[in-house]
Amino acid sequence: MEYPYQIKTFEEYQKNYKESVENPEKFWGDVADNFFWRKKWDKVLEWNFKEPKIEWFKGAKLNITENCIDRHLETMGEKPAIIWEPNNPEERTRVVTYSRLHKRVCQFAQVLLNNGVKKGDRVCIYMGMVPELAYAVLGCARIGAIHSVIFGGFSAQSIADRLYDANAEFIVTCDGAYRGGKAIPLKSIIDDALIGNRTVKKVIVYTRTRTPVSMLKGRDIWWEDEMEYAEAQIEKDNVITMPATEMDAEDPLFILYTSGSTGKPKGVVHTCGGYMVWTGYTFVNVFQYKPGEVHFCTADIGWITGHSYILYGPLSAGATSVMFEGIPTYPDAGRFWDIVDKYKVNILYTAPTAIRSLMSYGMDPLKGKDLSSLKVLGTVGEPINEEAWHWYDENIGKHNCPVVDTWWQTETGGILISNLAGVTPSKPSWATLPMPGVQPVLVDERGKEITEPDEHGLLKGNLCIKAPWPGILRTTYGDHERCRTNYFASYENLYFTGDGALKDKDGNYRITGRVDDVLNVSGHRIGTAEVENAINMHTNVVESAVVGFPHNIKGQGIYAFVITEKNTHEDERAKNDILETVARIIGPIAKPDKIQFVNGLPKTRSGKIMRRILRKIAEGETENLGDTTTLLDPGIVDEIKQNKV
Ligand code: 6R9
Repeated sequence: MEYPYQIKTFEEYQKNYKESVENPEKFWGDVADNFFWRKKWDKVLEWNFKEPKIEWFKGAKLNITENCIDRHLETMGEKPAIIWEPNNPEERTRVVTYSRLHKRVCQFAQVLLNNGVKKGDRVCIYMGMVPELAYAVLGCARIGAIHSVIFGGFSAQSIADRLYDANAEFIVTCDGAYRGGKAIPLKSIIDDALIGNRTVKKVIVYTRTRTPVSMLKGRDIWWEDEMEYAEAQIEKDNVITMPATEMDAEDPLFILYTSGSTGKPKGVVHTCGGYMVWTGYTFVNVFQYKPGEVHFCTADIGWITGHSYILYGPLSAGATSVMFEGIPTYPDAGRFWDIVDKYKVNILYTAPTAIRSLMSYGMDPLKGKDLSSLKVLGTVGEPINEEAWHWYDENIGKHNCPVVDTWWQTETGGILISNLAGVTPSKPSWATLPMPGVQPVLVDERGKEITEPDEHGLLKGNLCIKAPWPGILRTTYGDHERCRTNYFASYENLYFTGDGALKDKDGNYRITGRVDDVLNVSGHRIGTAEVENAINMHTNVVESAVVGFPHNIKGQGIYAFVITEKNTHEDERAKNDILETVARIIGPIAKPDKIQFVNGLPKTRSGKIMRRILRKIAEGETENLGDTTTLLDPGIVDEIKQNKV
């Protein structure tokens, strides 16, 4: 496969960037011509950020699975699409060729049809990292069902909230999932999530761990039985005949829930045409993928990174994508390097939190591992500190592999700011330059563009984007107004990212982190309000305030200040009970690292919690708390300071 839109030189980048901004319709129309459309668009782009209403490739018809699978069959049918590495290295690996992927996706699509799933229906997927998860996701896309993948670390309550919000009628899950030394009982968590649920009609269960599960008559069915039945339906004389459903470019492809600064997680909606073009385009350009190379993205498909850079981006480019079931430290901290060695991985894409964690094991886990196949290293999910960047560059890349620091979000569908490997320059801990089509702007609190550099010659402000790129979110499921207020109402005619950034004189961007009440713990987005709500549900808790603090490995840790009814302050048990409550309400990933019992919280006279002060205390910066005179009870600050944990 060729990628005529792959940028090869810095000059070409500059030329492409200019064209994409001056004439986006021409530029993206040309890029999109390299994908397979049943019918081409009537208009490349129509948009306004007011409502917002964003339409790319209007009137075009396609099915993303024909782009990710069918169009590769003739020339690459026997090439590996997915190489699956199990949690346990002793277990057999699985190589899924494009033709095998085609068959399995069609088979599962037929299973969905057999069970009454129709175009536009929401299918919730709660599975471990097994190839069947890819079949489930792509099977939905093949018939136009909207998938909503939920990460295995979320609790029954979180799943129940998402099922309700998406009004989902179908679930695909596993009996259990292996992760390191643990087996997570996914089906049993689903059963809990379904207590009281009246909308879910069918639960399809794939067998992975052989954990005993309860199977409810009429509702719960086995993946294996269904697949066997569907096989005869889709295959005649060794030919697969399952057609893909024709989708409008702007039909929803999936919903993915993500945390914001207020309330419950929002269902970010991506559509078929624009998302396909954006993930395919950015994959090929940022990582400079060449046909035949092996790409290993270590994310979980429960997050956007897995959607875009394990599945849709690589597969649309006909790439070989490694899918890893386990964790970086099991059975030991050399696991990633074993995988790189075993499959001769060319591109490794991981998160700063994983790099920092592996750094802490020293050089031993790298001994005897041949990493010479590596060509490109990537990071995503949170700001990467310079120390981790250099460790990655030196010990993994041996100074021979460009490191791409890719900044983007669930809402952006794919990478927005990043260097292009070996094509545009890198700068440690800077995401560097915007992708073609991306027009960043830094603004102050009132939305005025920052034009005056600070004392270091840098512009500093809140990061917004001026115009749509094909992969931008279209709405938040079931609540368009929420999409508008969250992303398009802070500043007129701008998409607000929620991140702060610096810009240097060469136009490079450095993302400094969230400026809203969203935490980034090990690259996972968690809203402080969500954690507070969960803590407040615990009996005896009167009120709580949650802030982030710098954490060596996780990037940010969660610090909770909690007021209880009775004086249980010394009680370790109370802390553990609160942790258990949070794990139940949200999931283990949201458990606070530190809990401090307090008698009061610093509040303004109007009753607003002064998080700024709590953040400083949590960061250990107790000397320089700034102005506390507007507080209702300034004395409370001293007390909190003295009892810091
Ligand atoms: C893809 C993904 C989005 C938030 C984003 C920002 C942070 C992501 C980053 C980065 C600095 C990078 N973030 N990549 N910060 N440098 N290269 O992670 O999506 O889970 O929605 O998180 O992650 O704060 O706003 P998501």
